[in-house]
Amino acid sequence: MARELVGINAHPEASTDGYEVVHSKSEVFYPVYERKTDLKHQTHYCAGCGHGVVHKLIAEAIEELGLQDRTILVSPVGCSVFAYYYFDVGNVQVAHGRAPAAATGLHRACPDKVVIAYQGDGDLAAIGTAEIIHAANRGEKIAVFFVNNAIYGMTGGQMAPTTLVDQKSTTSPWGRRPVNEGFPLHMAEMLSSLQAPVYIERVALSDNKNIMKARRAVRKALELQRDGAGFSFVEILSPCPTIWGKDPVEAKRWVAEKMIPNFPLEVFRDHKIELPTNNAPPHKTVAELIEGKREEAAAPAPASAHHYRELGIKIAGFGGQGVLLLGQLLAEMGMREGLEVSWLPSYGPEMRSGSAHCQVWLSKEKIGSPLVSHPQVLVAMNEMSLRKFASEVAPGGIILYGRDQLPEDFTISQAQVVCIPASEIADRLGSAKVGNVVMVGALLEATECLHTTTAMKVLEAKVKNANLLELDRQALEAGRIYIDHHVAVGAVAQADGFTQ
Ligand SMILES: Cc1ncc(C[n+]2csc(CCOP(=O)(O)OP(=O)(O)O)c2C)c(N)n1
Repeated sequence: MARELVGINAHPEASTDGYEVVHSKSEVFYPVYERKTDLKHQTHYCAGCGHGVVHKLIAEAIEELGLQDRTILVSPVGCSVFAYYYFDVGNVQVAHGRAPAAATGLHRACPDKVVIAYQGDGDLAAIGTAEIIHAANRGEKIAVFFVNNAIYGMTGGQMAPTTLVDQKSTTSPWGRRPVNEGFPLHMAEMLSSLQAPVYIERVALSDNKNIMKARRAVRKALELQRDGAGFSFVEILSPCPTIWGKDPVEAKRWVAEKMIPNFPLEVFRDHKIELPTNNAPPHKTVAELIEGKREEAAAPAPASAHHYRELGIKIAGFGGQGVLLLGQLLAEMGMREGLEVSWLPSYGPEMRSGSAHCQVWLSKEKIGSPLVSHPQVLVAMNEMSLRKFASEVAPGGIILYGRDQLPEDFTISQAQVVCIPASEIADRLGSAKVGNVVMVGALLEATECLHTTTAMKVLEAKVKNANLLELDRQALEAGRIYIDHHVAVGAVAQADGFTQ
């Protein structure tokens, strides 16, 4: 008996006209979709939702092209967010609209991977407009699947940039009026005005014929990624029956009758472009860059250094005090000494004189999260930071306070506090700017966490002006000597919070 396989992992179901029809789902999907007990019988998607169909098309294409182990799928916010419950590939979930930016980083760091950004219209064409335009303009080697259902589905039907003229939504209850809300955005057309993209097509899930065309477009976009061809973009006009207030059949008809006339189905771009490469820097992966820095430095770690398994450091002060740079210096030093490092900045919109802080991990093992909730070392460059972060310091930790004395009413029991008049020392050296480098010197001497010669190597690589570099060298030394004279050597480094 002839046997027609519909999908893989087939389970025979019925026999018609000598053919055994077998239904199954792609192996690229997880065998079980995790859901709460009372929802186990259904997926996240409503009946007739286009996301389910697009998932199927993408999964089948990944499977047919043999890309499962090479694929990273980036799902942002919106109904797209659920994708990682379904696709058994590498999954990264990102903030609203940021998928093209995250996908850019992923592909640049892992150029052998096939990276997909899977986005809705609110996500891609509203909050994420900048990301998609610039990723397309740079010709990032990613595939973007843009599920355009002309509405914000997940949040209950607000107007999206692609909402049609006269279409009602909760935020355009009289229908979209161009005079007030502007015209719908045509993303495929907009992106096809750029030079770099290699493939842009708009397809629709209005009927089986168009779904087959969508299937081919999805496959083509992934083939181009497999071959490293460049930026590909498939816009998929997609039904959202629940929010449109239609049943699944009517919703498909609405795609055909209302959406397609407004968003014509077309291949807007299909050609390989040659980007000029004469001015391109030599390509290095992130791993190669880090390795290069380690080799370049080759600073031997002192015997006493790295007496910790991991060291969490928080540095806080005003913008303009060099707080973020101080953290970068430490992270770069750690990297040069062969440690795993992370640096996470946080600053207000003011940049200068607003509060700023950063969190640094130096670790012998891989770092799970860049957040440092209970630092062993707090560098507080001003009183506000001292008061704000002192209670977070781990028991046995140390606070390096960048003033000559503590505020009178300030007490702390779990950590040791060392006052360093950083700005006075910096002023005496001739520039208030190097107060942060004084604190680096103090920190290295007090904790013995990294080597001073490595600090100089990092500064030499960063500071090109010879006078400034000399000033930095003196500041580093001054911070070191201050601690040497005021605190018993090694007393801090041997405190409870530091040892392995
Ligand atoms: C930064 C941020 N802003 C707003 C939201 C609220 N929000 C969640 S989903 C969504 C709209 C998603 O619409 P769309 O991208 O069209 O996807 P759909 O759900 O229709 O597939 C919004 C505004 C959020 N989660 N995060």
